[in-house]
Amino acid sequence: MKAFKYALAAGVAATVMAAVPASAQFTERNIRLSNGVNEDHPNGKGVEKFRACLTDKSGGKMKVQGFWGNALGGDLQATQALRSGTQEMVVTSSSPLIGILPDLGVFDLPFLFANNKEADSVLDGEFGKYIDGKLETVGLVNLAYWENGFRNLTNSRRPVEKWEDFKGLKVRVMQNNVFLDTFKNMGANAVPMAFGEVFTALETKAIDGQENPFVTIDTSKFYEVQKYLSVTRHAYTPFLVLYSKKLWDGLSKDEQAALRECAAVSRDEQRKVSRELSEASLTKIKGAGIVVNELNEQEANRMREQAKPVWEKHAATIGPETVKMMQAELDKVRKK
Ligand code: TK8
Repeated sequence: MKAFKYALAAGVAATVMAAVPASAQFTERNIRLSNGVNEDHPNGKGVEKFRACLTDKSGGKMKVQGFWGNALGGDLQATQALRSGTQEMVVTSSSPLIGILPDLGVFDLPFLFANNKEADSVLDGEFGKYIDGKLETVGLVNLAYWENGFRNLTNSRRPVEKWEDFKGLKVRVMQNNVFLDTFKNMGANAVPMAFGEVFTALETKAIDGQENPFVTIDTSKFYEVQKYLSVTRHAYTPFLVLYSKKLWDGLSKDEQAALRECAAVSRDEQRKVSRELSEASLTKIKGAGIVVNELNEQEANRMREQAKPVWEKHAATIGPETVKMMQAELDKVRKK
């Protein structure tokens, strides 16, 4: 029986190896990939696909070790570890990284994308590549844009149906000035905070609310400590799938190609799961007793108007050229 098992294992190994060309250069590697979200978030499925794809392409040499729920530190801390070459990968929101690359602030501009199609076209097209180029200059190789999703407001005080309802609400925002000003502009008391601290801050009522996509409100269990959800869709901030440039430069061409291909394959999977789970998450949140309200057309427009000065104020810091380019890309997508 034992011999049979060995023979079987060897057979499987031989099949896997056969798919990899003999000339290909792969070294045994352990790739540590960290996430702020939990494993049942769509990123879990994305990482699973990424891992399977890399196993296949490298004949099992490149291994991916996933870390969840900020186990290797928050978004910013993990990204700095990549820059210094002590960690391979992180899936992080772009928003907390504007201190490293101000241009990323373009994704934080309120009401930038209207729907998934606009986001996908801009991120997977020329504009996404332009940002990738800038990320390389600060020590980060972006392999793909995954979906975080359209962000919505939750709080424990009252339904938010118009921008005036924000008044006095203590809302956690990401560590990002565009978000800080967007929420201040609505009249909220905006508190910048790392993601890992949000649940406890909500639970202890140190803050009243926070804003994130449905899938995060679900998988990070914010619905347990919140009462109201307003479908504001005020921002779509992407996830960056980053590799340490320092470590990247030590990889073979084959390894680099495998990483890029697998990041693209898993991006499609991650987005698909994200969009499917989004609906399921909303149903679950409602079922847990959260009061959900949509914004009517008129109030949504008023909120958009209210957010406009934030664009004007931040264009200079983000970089006028970057903002202009984004607008041109969006015009192209909208004409299609
Ligand atoms: C996870 C974060 C998070 C983000 C936030 O690491 O901080 O609110 O949306 O999901 O990147």
